[in-house]
Amino acid sequence: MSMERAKIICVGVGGCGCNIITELSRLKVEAKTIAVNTDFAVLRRTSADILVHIGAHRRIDATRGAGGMPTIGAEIMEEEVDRVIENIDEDTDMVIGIAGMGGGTGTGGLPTLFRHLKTERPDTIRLAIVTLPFKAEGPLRKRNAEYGLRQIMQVSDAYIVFSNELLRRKHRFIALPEGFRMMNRIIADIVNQIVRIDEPGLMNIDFSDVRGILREGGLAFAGIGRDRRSLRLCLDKVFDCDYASVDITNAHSAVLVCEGMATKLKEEDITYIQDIFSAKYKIANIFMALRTRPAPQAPWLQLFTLVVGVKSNYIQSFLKGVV
Ligand SMILES: Nc1nc2c(ncn2[C@@H]2O[C@H](COP(=O)(O)OP(=O)(O)OP(=O)(O)O)[C@@H](O)[C@H]2O)c(=O)[nH]1
Ligand SMILES: [Mg+2]
Repeated sequence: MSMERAKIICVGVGGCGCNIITELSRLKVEAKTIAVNTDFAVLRRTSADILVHIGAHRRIDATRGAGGMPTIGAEIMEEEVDRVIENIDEDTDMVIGIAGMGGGTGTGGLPTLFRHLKTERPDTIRLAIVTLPFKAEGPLRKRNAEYGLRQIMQVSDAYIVFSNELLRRKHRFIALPEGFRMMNRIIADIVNQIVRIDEPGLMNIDFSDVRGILREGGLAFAGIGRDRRSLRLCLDKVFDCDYASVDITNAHSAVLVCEGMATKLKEEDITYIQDIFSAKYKIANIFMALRTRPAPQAPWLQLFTLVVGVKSNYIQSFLKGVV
């Protein structure tokens, strides 16, 4: 018996988007990957199914990107958006658009791409995954990011935000590149779980449910918790993936995917987790999936959560320019 799985395409725009797409390729994500950039040098070392170089016809900065200007990034995408969209099959169920907010190409380009998808692929869900800059990157990048995030909020069905700055505060490391790499791994791990969301198992989630949740879902949170001992301990770790200081109380809906060897998927733990999301967090719509894995394949138990319609004071403050 073959199950019809959702068709999901991951599109990375700009330097950050391309880096995360490369990370996804390393994880062998089961989705078509498309990398789009104005910067040819960055694009050519990106590992993706499809590379689209945009802005080549502009002589100035032809290989160096949109020079940190979102308006230029938006213009270039506007001019060449067809070259991206022609790679997005008409029957695509969801596009996951990935970009770092703060520069030119991704900040201006991803919202422009999504705006076109909204009219040209109206049935396709648009999920944006964006980063916010480190404070140390300075006020211009921050303002660009505010502008970009506002656009993303308008043209996405749902969006997940990862603040590089909040990662730095949590881990207190020094080097910027190390922070980028760490964040890219976290994001790729999460995108991979989103792509796997309707994978068959003991109990499946239908993509039509996911579609219903994400459609005009707004701010979302996705987290992964892994532990060798129990699912309950996985739950404690899920919020380690929170880089937007979200509050999931009264969120619109949640998807919970429990995975591990059959003997360790304890019913009381599953019920406990469900109760936390319904009673503590007061989330009315909960969708559960259970997947078993043979022991050698999965020494870890894993809980993946996707919560849609969440709040974040941090993002509110960021948009007001106060953090
Ligand atoms: N997590 C993470 N963030 C990144 C990475 N690269 C850049 N960023 C962030 O994303 C923002 C935008 O940077 P880029 O993606 O390089 O910019 P771009 O879209 O290529 O724009 P231009 O180069 O100006 O055309 C930066 O301000 C950083 O905060 C990355 O590899 N990982
Ligand atoms: Mg760039």
